Amino acid sequence: MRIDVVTIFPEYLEPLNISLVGKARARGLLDVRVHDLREWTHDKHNTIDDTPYGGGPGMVMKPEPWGEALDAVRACGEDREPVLVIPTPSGRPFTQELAVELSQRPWLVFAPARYEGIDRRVVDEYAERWEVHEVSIGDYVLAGGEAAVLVITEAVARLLPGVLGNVDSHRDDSFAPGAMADLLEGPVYTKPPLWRERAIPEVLLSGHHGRVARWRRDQAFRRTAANRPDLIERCDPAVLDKNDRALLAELGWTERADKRFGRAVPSMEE
Ligand code: 6GU
Repeated sequence: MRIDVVTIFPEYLEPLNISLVGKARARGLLDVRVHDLREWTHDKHNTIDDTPYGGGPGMVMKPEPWGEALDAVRACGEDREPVLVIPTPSGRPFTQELAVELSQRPWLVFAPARYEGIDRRVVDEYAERWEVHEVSIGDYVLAGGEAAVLVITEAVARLLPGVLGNVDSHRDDSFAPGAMADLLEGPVYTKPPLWRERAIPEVLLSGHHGRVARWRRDQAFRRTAANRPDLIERCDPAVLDKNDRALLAELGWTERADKRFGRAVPSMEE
């Protein structure tokens, strides 16, 4: 896979040289190129922003440097069009599903914005020729999209063939499409068996694969119910077995008439 990043802070992308992404690059599985947007400015001050039409606070990134930068990136490239990824808090939520989709594309170009965003005409222009995704990494506001580029690149890179040692490594990921009923992963343990007088749950030492699998699934349900009740609410009851139903009932969920699990609401009479 090839990834180009156009940014006014190339140093911000330094972490792409280390860890999983750095190793994938060293092994030739990932070709990452970081470009300084200011290379495509022509005035003395390398201006990349200006005041917003219609007034209001903040600055807007000018369209000309972005247009020249994206054309230059496209020109030094392949015989195919890239996918343009624009990190922005007003984008659609970045999910594991989108990570899987992007990991199947041969070429991603990231255009992280600073300030109040990029002049809208840039998106409109490239959306006519390229697949474009405006993506948000969560419900909070960052100073710029560079940190989101790091997040998205890492989520995508670990899905590339050969990047993780074991092909099964992401089968049970929390949020993996079709993972155990979209549950969060439960707790994990390693040696030593006793640490600060804390033992390992006995079942994990039992060698009984069926009991271990059951325990892990229960733990996943407990953690999901506590941290992400929304995932329980929208789970398909068809994927639940008798044990799951009993556990959810114990945790205060009830099987509703519409055949989904919703939280038990105390009735007015009680
Ligand atoms: Cl992608 N960019 C910025 N600036 N803030 C964000 C974000 C992106 N996702 C969540 N907040």
